[in-house]
This record gives sequence, structure tokens and C-alpha cells, in this order.
Amino acid sequence: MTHEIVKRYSGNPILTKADIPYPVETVHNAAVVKYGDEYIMLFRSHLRTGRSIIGLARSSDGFRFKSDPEPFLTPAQTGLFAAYEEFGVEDPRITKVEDEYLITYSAYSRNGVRIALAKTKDFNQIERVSLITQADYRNTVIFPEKFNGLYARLDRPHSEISPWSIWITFSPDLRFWGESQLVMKPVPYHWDEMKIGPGAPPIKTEQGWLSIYHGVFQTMDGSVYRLGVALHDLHDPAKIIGVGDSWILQPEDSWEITGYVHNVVFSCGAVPEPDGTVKIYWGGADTVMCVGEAKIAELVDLCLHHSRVAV
Ligand code: BMA
Repeated sequence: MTHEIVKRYSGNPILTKADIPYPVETVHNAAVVKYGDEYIMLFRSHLRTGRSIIGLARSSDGFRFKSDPEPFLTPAQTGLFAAYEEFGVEDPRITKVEDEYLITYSAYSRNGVRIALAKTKDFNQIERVSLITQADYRNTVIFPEKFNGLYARLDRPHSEISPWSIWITFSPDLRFWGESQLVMKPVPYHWDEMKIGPGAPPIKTEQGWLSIYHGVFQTMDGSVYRLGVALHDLHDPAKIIGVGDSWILQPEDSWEITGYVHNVVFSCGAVPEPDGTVKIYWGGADTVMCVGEAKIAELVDLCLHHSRVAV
């Protein structure tokens, strides 16, 4: 048997629609962070309208989660955000920067999909800050530290010319963003050849920023979503040091292969632990939430010593 780089938790799936005390059809693509003694999970759920909302679940060990009685974030009803969240809010990511938790999510409307930014200090009061991209962006993760006084994010614009790739963008104040540049493209005839996008917010290691991203391969039976890893330079995150040649996780359990969208593992969050492991969270088949553990050093090693050759 080959060595599993991500060891799946035996109790998967860890959260499903049966665990949610209000009506939802799916529980997937969740962000997770540590907040005091708790792990907080913000998860996406489809409603029967086909549109999504974001719920909150809590855990003391990172494996067993209990949902709050009410949803955490539903489409805004008034103001500027209402016009851009009309079709739903999806795929949240959380980054702690200084004493605030920054939450990015996809805002869908008749005008397309763009990224909204909200913040909270206590996961009780939430304040919408700004719509930080125009249309045709998804998968935006903010770094936990600033670079030369600027916030930085990885994002994924859509393009008709280039395969969808990972870019970096900077901001002095979380409202105005610029100086974008492309940092990583899919590799032709590779597991991520169709498109890639940031997954979990980057994790700081001694060797660089570890980014867990998703990559998609088109088959005769539709597309397959898998997870991979890339390492960005510690001081210049626009520079990629290496990208693991092999995926770290692919759909294998029955609830990853079959569901609302089959053959999907999709991550929006990972929690590094003091013992050098990382809990990686992923949605299975856009239907349920799962978790697994990996050793951070092994993921970094994959980027440094088993790196793909970009073309
Ligand atoms: C992407 C997004 C994700 C989803 C994935 C697989 O385009 O919509 O939210 O998990 O497709 O359906």
C-alpha cells in the first residue's frame, strides 16, 4: 500500500445536512479556524432554491462539530451588497490578521460572481467591509501577514484566453486592491491541467508559505477535483519555490465520488497544529464535510523535492 500523505479521519463525513437544525440540502466547502479553545467552521449549504448560504459549526477537537441553530451569513437584503449577493453566498475562507478574522466569500448575482470581504472579532457580530473584486473572480484567500505594509491575497480570475490560474494581489487597506500578477498556471496533461484555484489560506512554514490549492482534470465522465500543494517565498509571496508534482488528495471515499457534484474534493480551510500536523478540511462531492491530517514537513518536502516542471 502506498503512503497516504493525507490520512482521512475514520469518522468522515464529519458534518452533513442531517446535522443542521434548519433546512439545507448540502454541507460543504467550509473554512475552519481556531478561535480561543474552539474550532469554528463556516460551511456552505445549498437551499432548495439552488442558492447557497453560510452556516457556523463549533468543535472542541476539530473533528466533531455542532451547528449553531441559525445560519451565520445569508445574502444581504439592503445596500450595495444586496445587489451582488442576490443569487447566494458561497465557499468562505477565514484568515486571522492581527486581532480580526477576515472572511472572503463568493457573492453571486445576475451580474456574475465576485468576492466579498467581511470581518468579525467574535463570530457573533459580522461586518461587511467591501466587494474586493469585480465580476469573474472566485477562490480568494488572504495571507495572515502583511508584506511591506500591504495585505496580500491569492485569487483566481476567469479568462477565455488562459487556463484559469492563481494570481496575487495587494492592498494597503483591504478596500483598494492592485499590483496583480499571475503566480501559477495549470500544467498541460497534468492532474490540474484544466484549471486551478487557491484552497486554504496560506500556512507559514520555515521554508515558505504553504498553499493547498485545487486542480481540475477534464475526463469523458466530467471533471475531477483534487488537491495539491505549492510553496511561496516567505518574503516575496509572488515567487513560487516549488509545486508538488502529484496531488495530495483525490476523490476516493463513496461520499467524495457520489453526491450533488460527483468526483469532488474541494478545500477552503486547513488548521496547522503545534505538533507539526495540519488538519485539512474538504467538501466531498459538494454534499458533505470531511477532514484529514497531514504532516506539514511532508507537504513542504513534496514542493521542494518532488516539484513539477512548469511549461
Ligand atoms: C467549482 C465551485 C465549487 C465547487 C466545484 C465543484 O466551480 O462551484 O464551489 O465545489 O466547482 O462543483
